[in-house]
Amino acid sequence: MKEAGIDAKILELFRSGGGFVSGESLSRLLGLSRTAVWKHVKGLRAEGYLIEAVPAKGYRLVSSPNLLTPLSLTAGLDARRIGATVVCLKQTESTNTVAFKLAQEGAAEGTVVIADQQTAGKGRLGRVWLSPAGVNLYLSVVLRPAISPVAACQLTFLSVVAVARAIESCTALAPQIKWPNDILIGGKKVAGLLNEMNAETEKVNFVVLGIGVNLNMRLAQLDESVLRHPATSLLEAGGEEVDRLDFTRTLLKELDGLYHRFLTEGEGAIRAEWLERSAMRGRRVKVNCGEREFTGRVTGVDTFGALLVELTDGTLETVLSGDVALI
Ligand code: BT5
Repeated sequence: MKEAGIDAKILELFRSGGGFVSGESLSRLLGLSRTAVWKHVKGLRAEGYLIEAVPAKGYRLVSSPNLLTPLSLTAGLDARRIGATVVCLKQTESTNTVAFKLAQEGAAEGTVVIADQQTAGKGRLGRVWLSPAGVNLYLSVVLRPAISPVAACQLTFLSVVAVARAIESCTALAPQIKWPNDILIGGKKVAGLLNEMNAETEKVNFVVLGIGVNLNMRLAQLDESVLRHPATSLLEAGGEEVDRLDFTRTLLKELDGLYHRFLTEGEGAIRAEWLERSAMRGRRVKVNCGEREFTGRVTGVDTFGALLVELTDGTLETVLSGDVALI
């Protein structure tokens, strides 16, 4: 086992044991000497874990640091794929750019890149994603699904649903999905997603899922002149700070579970959940496709993520990309 793997295992044993875990059982379960176990405990303390050591009783985890570190994010997560490797950066241009580069260099499926701050966070179509330091979540995941490039847009369903579920599980707020990739609370944007792909004609080499969630940001931290629509954060909307570590772990778990489901069962169930949570289902909308604008009623999304809009004369439009606003 690698050194970091041992630390993660120790934290997992502490968490599952609840109370004290004896040095003897730790060394037996890890196959290490008591001295080696002690060295690891010292190392974890240096990283901010508060670990009590009582003679004849053993060790007890009192508290964990609230920092986004590979160890704090992955200990006890039981990731099947997503989160097997986590890279945490203090500051970077864009986690998507870093993850894309890592993927080109051969990074394994499930590699996650997280940054405390982005200096050139990317939105869709060359737009910016404002990414102030220390308050939000900026995360990218490398996936290597054996699917065709046209099917890759189905992965958007997955990240949108995962973010909505994580918001519900960590707050009392009710997130709503806005096609194609926004998550809103009370009509204001709280999260955005940007998937980027590297593919050949028939096959996807890799996809980078980029996820930005406004957690504890105050609106004053955003340059409002950049915003095309009203924005919010979980703190602004719910009035309470969100535990960043807890939120990120929850999100990674949801992503991992949904991606497993996507690979084993296909996108059907995830798309159905997407639709159920959609703010647009059955609503009248105005669609702007760049060259053309029209209004109609949303009837659903197709298997490739295109929005289905019924015009007043009954014709069905399939919207692959564009901006859609509720009327
Ligand atoms: C998106 O684009 O919503 C995709 C955002 C993806 C961000 C993540 S963060 C991790 C990863 N690394 C990256 O570099 N990107 C991804 P779009 O639908 O085009 O929305 C962009 C628009 O949202 C901007 O033009 C602004 O109007 C608005 N906006 C920018 N920053 C925002 C923020 N922090 N909160 C809410 N709205 C914002």
